[in-house]
Amino acid sequence: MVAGSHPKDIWATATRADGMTSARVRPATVERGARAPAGVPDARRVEAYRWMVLARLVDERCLTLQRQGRIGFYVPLEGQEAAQIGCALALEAADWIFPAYRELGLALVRGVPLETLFDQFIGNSGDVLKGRQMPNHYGYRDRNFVVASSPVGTQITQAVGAGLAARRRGDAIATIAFFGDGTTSSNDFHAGLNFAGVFRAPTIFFCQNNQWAISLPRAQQTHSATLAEKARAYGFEGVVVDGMAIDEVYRAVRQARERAVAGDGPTLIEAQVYRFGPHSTSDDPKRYRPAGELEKWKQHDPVAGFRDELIREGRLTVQDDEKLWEAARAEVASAWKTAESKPPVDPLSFLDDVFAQPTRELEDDRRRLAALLAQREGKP
Ligand SMILES: Cc1ncc(C[n+]2csc(CCOP(=O)(O)OP(=O)(O)O)c2C)c(N)n1
Repeated sequence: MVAGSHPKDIWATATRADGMTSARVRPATVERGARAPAGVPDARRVEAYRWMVLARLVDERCLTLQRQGRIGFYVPLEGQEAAQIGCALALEAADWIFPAYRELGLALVRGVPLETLFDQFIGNSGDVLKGRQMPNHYGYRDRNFVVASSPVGTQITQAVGAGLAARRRGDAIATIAFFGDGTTSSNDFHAGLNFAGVFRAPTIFFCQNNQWAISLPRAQQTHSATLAEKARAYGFEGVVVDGMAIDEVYRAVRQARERAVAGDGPTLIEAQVYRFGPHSTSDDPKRYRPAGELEKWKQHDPVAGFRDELIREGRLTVQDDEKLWEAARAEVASAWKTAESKPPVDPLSFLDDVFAQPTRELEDDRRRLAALLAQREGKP
């Protein structure tokens, strides 16, 4: 649905919000023109489901690992699997991803091995970021996946800049920025979308409206009827999609990508989802969520919904499904076991990569740190 094309419908729903919970705008049929792409292609439907299952199991495992003190921090995506996997499959490998901190589904589809992700969560010797980032703030240059942004919104302006740079180089790619409903109130959201509108950047703004910005509900975030309609003020298209329905997401992203690469400018996509888990492992949603809200949204569980669809389509049987979960569980367990068995990152390595040729001061620091570490370990 083009934002604002059915203002009456939108307002009817928006004013039903009870102040604390935001009503779900009945989404969205994305405009279907002659060249409108279909949903997730037949050949990739079971694969898409497998990624969703894997993401859910990583979430489950990581929440437990954090409670056990084996990793320091984790940001779950449960409830947002269809939005992320549908989006990831609609992109091309050359497109650059500028994530927030919740985009594990994108990293998986981009081909980042689970073990590599776990290495980063631990900060061990296998971590490509050498233990220098906060856990869960991963990035992979070889996958065109920029390091996660913790300050909300900074990735938006970066994605626009990278998009314009790509166009100047003649690369036919899109860049995509991920953020949540809360981030639409940030300065960077305004600066990024305005700039993108003025310069027709080949950038997709993918907002996962999961209804909460930590403890602040969507209804208190903005008086705009939808987040997507904000795009109109910047002179480009905004669409609302049901983020629990993978085909809707796929279609909208595919269309936005085509528009970006054709030089027709940016698109803002608002995928309406719900965060089933806590904001992060530092959060307890029981303190602010109204009773019954989670249960209501769980009736639209994107993983269960897509499984039922695949069974109806005859692509999956109940037995296949059980096997798929079992295999995915084994994959997660095995990747974790290997990652956990690796030695920690070498503390001296944090002085590497400062200058191409280390300065005398750096060498002195290295010697002093090595001596301190040896002392701590009781070596002479
Ligand atoms: C500039 C800045 N302000 C505040 C914070 C603290 N903070 C971390 S996450 C978050 C909420 C973001 O909510 P939203 O954009 O809806 O994304 P979600 O976490 O729900 O995916 C806030 C306020 C921050 N990280 N950066």
